[in-house]
Amino acid sequence: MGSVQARMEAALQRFLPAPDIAPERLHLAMRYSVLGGGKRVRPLLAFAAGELSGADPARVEIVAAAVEMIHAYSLVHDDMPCMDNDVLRRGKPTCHVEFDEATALLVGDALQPLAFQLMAEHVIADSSVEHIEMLKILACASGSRGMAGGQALDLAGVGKSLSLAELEHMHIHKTGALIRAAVMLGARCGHGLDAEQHGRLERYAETIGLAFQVVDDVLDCDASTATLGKTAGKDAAQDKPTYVSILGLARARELAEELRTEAHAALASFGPAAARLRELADFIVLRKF
Ligand code: GRG
Repeated sequence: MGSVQARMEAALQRFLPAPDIAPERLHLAMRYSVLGGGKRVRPLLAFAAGELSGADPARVEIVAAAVEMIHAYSLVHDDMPCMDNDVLRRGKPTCHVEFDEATALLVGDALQPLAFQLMAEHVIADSSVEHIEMLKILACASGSRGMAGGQALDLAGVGKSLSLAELEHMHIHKTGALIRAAVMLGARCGHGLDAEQHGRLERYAETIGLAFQVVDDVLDCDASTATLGKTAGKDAAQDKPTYVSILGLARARELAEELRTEAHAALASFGPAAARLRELADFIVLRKF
C-alpha cells in the first residue's frame, strides 16, 4: 500500500498544474485539495485490479490519478456551506476555509475536466474503442446517474427517514459508483479478463463500495475527529439517515463483515492474482480511519 500511495503522490504532483503557473491561487488550491492526504483507496483498488489483469502500471497510474482527482473534487464541493458545510478534511481546513468559497467551487470545476484530459491524452488502452469506453466509465460514474446523482439523493434525504433499500440505492451512486469505476478502469488497463471475469470483478467492486460506506457510517459515530481527520458525529448531528441510524451499530458492523465475505466470494476463482484485491476488501472493512 505504501509504495502505491507514494507513487500516486508523485504522479499527482506531476499531473497537477504547478503552483507558480497562472492562475496561481487556483492551482495552489487544487494542489492543496489533492496532495498530501487521503488514504488513496481508489488508486489502490485500480492498481490491485490492474495486477489481476496484467496491466502496465504506467497505464494504471493515469486512470488512478483521474479517479482520485474526481474524488478530491467531490470532497471539496461536499464540504462547502451549500452542501455538508464542514471545516475539516484530511486533518486540515477544508478548501473553502483555507481559500474561499469561489475558489473551492473552481477547484472542483477544474479538477473534473483535468481528470478527463489526463485520460484522453495518455495511452491507456490497446484500441481507441476501448479508450473511449474507459472515458465513458468515468463520466457515467461521476455524473447524475452516478456520484453527483447520489449526492443529490443524499441532500434530499436529510431529515427524512429512508428505508434500507433507499439508503443502499443512494450509496451505490454516491460512494459506490466511483469505487466501482476505479476497479473496472484498473482492470481495463490490462487485457487478460473475459466478460464473465469482468462480471465477477464488478460484483466485488459493488460489494466493497457498499462496505466502504457502511464502515464510514460506523466510524462517524465510533471514531474521533482526530483519528478521522474530519468532523466525527456529523451524520447524527445533521439528522442524516445512515446504516447506523437504520440498523444500529452492532448490526451495521455485522453487515460490513457480511459484505467482506461476499467480496471474497466474488474473487474466489481468481486465485493468487487477486491477493491485493482481497487485502483491500479487508482493509476497507477493518480500517479505523
Ligand atoms: C459534490 C458531486 C458531489 C459529490 C460528493 C462522495 C461525495 C459526493 C461526497 C463525500 C461525502 C462523504 C464523506 C461520503 C462518505 C464516503 C466517502 C466518499 C468518504 C471519503 O472518502 P475517503 O475515506 O477519503 O476515501 P480520503 O480522504 O481517504 O480520500
